Amino acid sequence: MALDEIKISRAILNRFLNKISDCLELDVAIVGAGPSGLMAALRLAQKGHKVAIFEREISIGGGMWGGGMMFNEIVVQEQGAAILRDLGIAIEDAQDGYYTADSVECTTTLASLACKAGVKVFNLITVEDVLVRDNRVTGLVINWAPVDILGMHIDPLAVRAKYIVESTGHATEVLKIIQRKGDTKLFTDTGKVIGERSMWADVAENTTLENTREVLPGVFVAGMAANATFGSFRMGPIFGGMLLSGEQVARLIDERLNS
Ligand code: 48H
Repeated sequence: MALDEIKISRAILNRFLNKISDCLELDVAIVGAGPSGLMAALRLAQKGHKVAIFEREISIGGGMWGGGMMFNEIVVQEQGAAILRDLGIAIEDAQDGYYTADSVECTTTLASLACKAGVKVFNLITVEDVLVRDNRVTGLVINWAPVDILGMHIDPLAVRAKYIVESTGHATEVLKIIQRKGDTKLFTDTGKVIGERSMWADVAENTTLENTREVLPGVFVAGMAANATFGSFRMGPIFGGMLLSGEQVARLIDERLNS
C-alpha cells in the first residue's frame, strides 16, 4: 500500500474532531494534568464518569517529572505509598515512614492508567475563562496554548461540565480568572484566593486534604492549588498529598454526581 499523506491527515482530523466534539459536554472537566488532576481523573473515570483534562503544556504530569530540584525521585509517606502500590508503581522504603519512587515511572504510569480508564486528555489547550450561569460555573472557555502564549487575538471555544476541578497548581489560574472577572466570591475567608505560604511539609500535607473541597458552586480545588487558595503552606517534593487530594476530589464529586 502506498501511503497517502492526505489520508493520514484526514484520519487525524476526523478522529480528533470526534474526540473533542464528544467532550463538549462532560460530567467533570479538569484543568491541569499534574499529579492531583491526573489522579482525580483516573478515579472519576473508574467510577464511570465522563472526564476530560485540559492541559496547557505539550506534556502532562505537571511538576511531578522533575522530582526535587531535578533529581527525578519523589517522596511519599505511608498513605501515598499505598496509592502508588495500588497503581503498580515501584516504591523503595527510605525508612521511618518515608518512601521514594521514580518520578518518571509515577508520571507515565498515572497518565497511562488515566487514559486507559477512559479519560480524554487535551494537551496544548489553555483554559482562559469560564462559563457562569446563575452564580454557578458551568463550563470552561478554551483556546490553543500557542494562541495564548503568542497573545493572538483569536476567539475561544467552550465546554460545558457538571463539575470543574481546578488543579492548576501554585498558580490557581482558573480561580484567579474567576475572581478577576468578579462574577462570584470564593468560599475562602476573604472571598478570594488567599495565596500560598512558604515551605512547611508536615502542615502542608495535612492541609492539602482539608483544603480539597468545593470553592464556589460547581468548582472543586485540588492539589497545590487547594493550599494556595486557602492560604496554606507549600510542601516541596513530597507528593502523597497531591495523590490523596486527587482521590479526595474524585470522591467528593462522585458523591455529588450520584446524589
Ligand atoms: C490549562 C493549565 C493552566 C490553564 C496551569 O503544578 P501541577 O503539577 O499541579 P498539582 O497541584 O497536581 O501538583 C503540584 C506539584 O507538582 C507541585 O508543584 C508541588 C508538590 N509543589 C510543592 C512545592 O513546594 O513547590 O500541575 C498543574 C498543571 C500544569 O501542568 C500546568 O501547565 C497546568 O496545570 N495549567 N492548564 N489551562 N490555564 N494553568
